[in-house]
Amino acid sequence: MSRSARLHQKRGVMASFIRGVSEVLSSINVAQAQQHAEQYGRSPPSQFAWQGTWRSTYLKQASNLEPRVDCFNLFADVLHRPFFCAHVPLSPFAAGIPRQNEIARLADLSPGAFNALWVNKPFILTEPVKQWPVYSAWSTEDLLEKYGDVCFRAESVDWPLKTYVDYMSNTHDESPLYLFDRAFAEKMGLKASVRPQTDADYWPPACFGSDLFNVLGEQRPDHRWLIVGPERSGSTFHKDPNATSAWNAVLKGRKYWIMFPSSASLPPPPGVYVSEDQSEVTSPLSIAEWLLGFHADARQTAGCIEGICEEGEVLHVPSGWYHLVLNLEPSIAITQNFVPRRRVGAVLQFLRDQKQSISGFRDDVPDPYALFVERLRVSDPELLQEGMQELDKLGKGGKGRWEELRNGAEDEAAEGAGFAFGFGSDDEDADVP
Ligand SMILES: O=C(O)CCC(=O)C(=O)O
Ligand SMILES: [Fe+2]
Repeated sequence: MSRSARLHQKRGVMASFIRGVSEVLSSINVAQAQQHAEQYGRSPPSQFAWQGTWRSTYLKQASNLEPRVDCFNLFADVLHRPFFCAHVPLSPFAAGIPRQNEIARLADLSPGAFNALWVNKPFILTEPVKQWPVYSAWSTEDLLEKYGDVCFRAESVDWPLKTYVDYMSNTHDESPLYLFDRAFAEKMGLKASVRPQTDADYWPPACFGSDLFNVLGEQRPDHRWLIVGPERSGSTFHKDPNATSAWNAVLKGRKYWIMFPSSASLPPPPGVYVSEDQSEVTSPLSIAEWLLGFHADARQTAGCIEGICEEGEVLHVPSGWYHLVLNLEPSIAITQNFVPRRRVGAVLQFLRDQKQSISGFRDDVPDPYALFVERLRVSDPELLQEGMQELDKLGKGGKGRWEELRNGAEDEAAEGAGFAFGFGSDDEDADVP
């Protein structure tokens, strides 16, 4: 996902790059550095081979030549903190989830039940993904064999899968580069169907119903991604783009999720700071940094929902909910963003009132709000009317409804407004969700 809205901090690759570069600059002279910079200015550079650290990779040397520096008596936070964050065990943060925070776990849901009871609540479904052909067919080895030479986007670089797997199998980066590719289905020749079909590779769980952004056809914003990452990789706090909802299906590995509802009357999660117009967000640079500093408080905060999505399970991210995700094992997932019927008002509101935060639309869609309204008018005027009524209601009073949300009142709409990941073009240095 590239983020045209660019609303959260750069992470991962920049931190690694800066650390890599400063290490290297301290050990080779400037002329050499310039030569290397020319050589490595492109993505992927020719003959790129991951050597276990950014320094050894840069110097094209085997990782066993990496000097071991004894830092026993060296005290400096600036050196210690990234090292600590890169190595402190993270799985304990996913343990001991308080009962009241536990995410609901269901075998499956009907579209009627989703619509009536679950549109604004996170949950995990344990059954539907297990029917997908890609669930039984995919492992890192299988993917490597079939797609090893295919390039996928990992934040700011496009690497052949085999290069990324080399990297992810042997990295100690504090925020590992995260493979997050929006064109995976085309690149891998996958067929995604609307409902179970023998020649399809996967399909959205039936309970989510039809996706209202389908009315935008080719002009819909980016909406599906392949996600691959090592243990300790993941996504820092964000809301999904354009007030959409999402599902995230784990095909390999396990993911720890911590989530919070949002509304005009609620503060953002502990450790997350949002500017007045909600277009800027500041939070710790890495997942480890946030966990170390804020997880304990977050757990005690009203509204906190936590859970582990296991292999073969799918998690629902309601629109407007903040979430942070940590891979507890090397993981492969598919995520898809969608607009359920009950969220049409929230999406219209976002597209109308948060124009600076809209993302993922192609440049030839200058006014996504107008386009969405127009397409709904043609395809489903009744729904448009419902959406406009909801828009009106949301405009008048998103405030003071926290109690309803806590109590699970189903007509509460966690507001879609505010910062969200922005998904822009492939040319950009894409952040990950
Ligand atoms: O798998 C992840 O890292 C989470 C991705 C995400 O934020 C999402 O699916 O909305
Ligand atoms: Fe997300």
